[in-house]
Amino acid sequence: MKKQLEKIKSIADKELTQVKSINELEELRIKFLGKKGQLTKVLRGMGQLTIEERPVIGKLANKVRSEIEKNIQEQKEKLETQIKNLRLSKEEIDITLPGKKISIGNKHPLTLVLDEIKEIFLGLGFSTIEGPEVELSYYNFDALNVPQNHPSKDLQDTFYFNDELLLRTQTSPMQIRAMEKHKPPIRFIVPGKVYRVDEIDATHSPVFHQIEGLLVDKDIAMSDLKGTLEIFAKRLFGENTKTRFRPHQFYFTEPSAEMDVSCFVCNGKGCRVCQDEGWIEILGCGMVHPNVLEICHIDSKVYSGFAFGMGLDRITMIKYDIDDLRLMFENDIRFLKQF
Ligand code: 2NM
Repeated sequence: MKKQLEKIKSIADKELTQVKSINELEELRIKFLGKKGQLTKVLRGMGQLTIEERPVIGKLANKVRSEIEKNIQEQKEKLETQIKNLRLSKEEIDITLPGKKISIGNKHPLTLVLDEIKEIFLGLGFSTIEGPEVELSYYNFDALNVPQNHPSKDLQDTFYFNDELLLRTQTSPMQIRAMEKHKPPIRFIVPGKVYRVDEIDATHSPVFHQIEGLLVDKDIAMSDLKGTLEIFAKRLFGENTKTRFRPHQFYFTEPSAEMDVSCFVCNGKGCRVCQDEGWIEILGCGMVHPNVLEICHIDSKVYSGFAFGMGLDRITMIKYDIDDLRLMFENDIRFLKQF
């Protein structure tokens, strides 16, 4: 029996050196060490041994088993390294090949103009705040001094969720929230999406973008409004830009005005961009109505302020000579790539 075990060991050692794959190695393991393997067969004959022989042979059998196991493991590791080296030697990487081109996107024209406008007002001491697009009717109309029966409150003009909740039609509700929360001096601009019931065409959309500004402090006069907006117009459209204020009417401001800028294309002579007017209307503005200040618990005898609002879409179309509003919402990459 001792001889049989030694023979198994030497055959196993010899066959091991000829093994060429992991599969063959597994076959070999089963052949020698498996349940029906050669070693097991020999051990089955242990019963015929004398009591004295059994532990000796048992010990030897265990030694043979563990040695074969150890050799198989070593051979397995050797084979694995060989296979890996072979694969690596075949694998060639051509580091001279040009890489895959990553196409880098660019900012949407609305974002470009918004960034520019934010930057201008930041330089004038205004911070930017944003607010909810779903608003209370109270903040959108009532707190802004809009009369109870005003047509803009109509279902035909405003998207309502219910009597109290709507999609904001301007960003001014956020300025009411800001005035409720902060004591003057207040200097904010509020950019954002606003919603009005409208048919879509080249100049109308039910969703568009507004930027509104608000300044409240002691001793604020119409001259502060004019000076601030004149600097803004010059920074946005060029230092030669002139401004013109025409009287207008808003409920939340008194007096109110619309501001035109001299056409930055023709310098006021008249051209396609200004439709031969020489002037382009860009915003509405005015001195914050005392009622609005009082609603926000700001003493209108101590404080005054000015506010303004402009359409970002319109200004972007003027600046980049875009003739159809729809292009800004369709996000056709051929359009966007031009900016
Ligand atoms: C405009 C024109 C004029 C405006 C007023 C206010 C507030 F909250 F202070 F009352 N915010 N924005 C305002 C004033 C907006 O948009 C054409």
